[in-house]
Amino acid sequence: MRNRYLALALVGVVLLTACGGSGGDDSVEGQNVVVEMYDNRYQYTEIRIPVGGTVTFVGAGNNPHNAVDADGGWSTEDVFGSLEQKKGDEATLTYNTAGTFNFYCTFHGNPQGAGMAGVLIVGDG
Ligand SMILES: [Cu+2]
Repeated sequence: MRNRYLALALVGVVLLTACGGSGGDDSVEGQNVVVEMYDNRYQYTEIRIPVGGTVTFVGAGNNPHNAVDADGGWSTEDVFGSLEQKKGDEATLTYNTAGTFNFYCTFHGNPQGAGMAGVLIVGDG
């Protein structure tokens, strides 16, 4: 029985390693990306979009969440009108300038990247 559990654990490691080549489960790339905000983490912590692309942050937890640029350039509050997005609340932001933006949730993370935080890379970054 013990060996069987060990075998299952090894299969899990192999599957996780196989996913690593494409950047892992926590990264996403696209023109219009949807990111769910769970309790208390983002669905993706690395987001890549082209210049002119959009990111839709969606509340998907029991706690309220938001996404705020660590440098203060943008926030889900800009379009949603509140920092408290509850389950199902959506905020779509359009990014027309290339850049690399560290973002975080004001309730569960901080601008230094601890806790609920991620990075958005627009265009060449
Ligand atoms: Cu949060």
